[in-house]
Amino acid sequence: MKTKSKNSPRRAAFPKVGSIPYEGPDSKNPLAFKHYNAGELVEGKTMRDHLRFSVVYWHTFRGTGSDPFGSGTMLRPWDDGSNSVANAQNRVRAAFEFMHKLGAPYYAWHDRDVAPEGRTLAETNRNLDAVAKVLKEEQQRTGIKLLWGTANLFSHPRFMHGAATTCNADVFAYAAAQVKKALEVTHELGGEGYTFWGGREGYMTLLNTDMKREQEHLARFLHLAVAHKKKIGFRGQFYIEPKPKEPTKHQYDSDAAACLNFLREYDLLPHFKLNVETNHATLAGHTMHHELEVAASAGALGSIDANTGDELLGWDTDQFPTSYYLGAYVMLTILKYGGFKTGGVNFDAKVRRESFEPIDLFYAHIGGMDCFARGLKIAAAIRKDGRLAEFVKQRYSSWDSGIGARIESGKASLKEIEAYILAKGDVSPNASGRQEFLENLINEFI
Ligand code: XUL
Ligand code: CO
Repeated sequence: MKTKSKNSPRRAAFPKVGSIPYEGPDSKNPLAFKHYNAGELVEGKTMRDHLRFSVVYWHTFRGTGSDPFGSGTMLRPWDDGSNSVANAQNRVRAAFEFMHKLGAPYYAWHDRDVAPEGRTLAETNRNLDAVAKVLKEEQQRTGIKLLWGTANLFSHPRFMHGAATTCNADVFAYAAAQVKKALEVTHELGGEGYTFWGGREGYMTLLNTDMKREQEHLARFLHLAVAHKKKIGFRGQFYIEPKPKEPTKHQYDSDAAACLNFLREYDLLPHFKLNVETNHATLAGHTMHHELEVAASAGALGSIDANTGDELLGWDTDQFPTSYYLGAYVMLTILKYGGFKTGGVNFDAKVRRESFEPIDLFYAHIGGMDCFARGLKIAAAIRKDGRLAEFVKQRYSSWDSGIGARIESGKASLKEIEAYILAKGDVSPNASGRQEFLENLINEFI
């Protein structure tokens, strides 16, 4: 196939957009940040380093806007619509132009987002290598880094029964071989992490499912990946991404607590942290704040997939986050636990089907970045103010001395505890939880 000569200039994908500047809260420029000021210090660290924003390749560069009722709508002038390697390479250049102009320091991909599937795994791997070469060039040209890579083990029909949890050993083997390659490419590109999202690792009906065997296979799969990680010297962080349903009716990695339990049961916890996604949390019947606290309090807070669902729709709508409450609650937990180490704020979000113009990609990401930047500033202000933390500290102060301290330290026996209460006769009334007072307090900062 004829490709353009190396020296012929590429037509810009976003010719009318320059680098997105920070213009401050009073700006009316839709192509400027109102809150995200990359170099500004918050709690002694730049916003860039706190937030570690990342653009996802799958929605932003492969999303077509199709839904179960209609075909794609997205206008992507840089994409010739073909499944060729040359088109995939050209798309990489458009993607890096976008991310560079946006000022996002990171990005994330699935193997099959960036390069086309071939007729055999060997051909597919060659395609991936050919595109990875351009990814590497563009990373070096722009300084943009790979937050994490992952393998798509759910789109192709071969994965209809799952990948690691399939009933078919050959499909397990195919998926394992695919992960081996995706890990190696992630390593080659200097990726800071690698994510396992169990796209079809679950079941549609228990009538045909050996749940115990499937879960053991999933653990085996992850142990194989841990071993290969060590073998190739990849030092990035492994993540599990909880999601309760969709595409399957029940996914094994259903929420943060289920993931932690699974990782502990199969001796995988030292090797994994969690990648927590807002819309997955809400599908699980939790808030994002809850899921983050569950992960972080177990020492397993890794990264976040930043998006949001729709209050009225019960599926994974993957919308861009714009709520300052969400941004503030997320950043309160992130700051409380010392910030991201390897992870970041990864926009696993897609523009709406009706937002089909390339410029909408900028509006969406600028809004999401401003939402988290504002959330970071709100969280830092709440922490500086100190009233919220002081309230919580006071609420538990009966544990700091006396019988509380003896129970916490494991020194008190049931006999001692009984004697203590018998001597007191009864307990004095509790203090108010003051929820409304605290909600008002938060509103002072929003
Ligand atoms: C699906 C989802 C995935 C993972 C990566 O709901 O969130 O895109 O983040 O496989
Ligand atoms: Co995700």
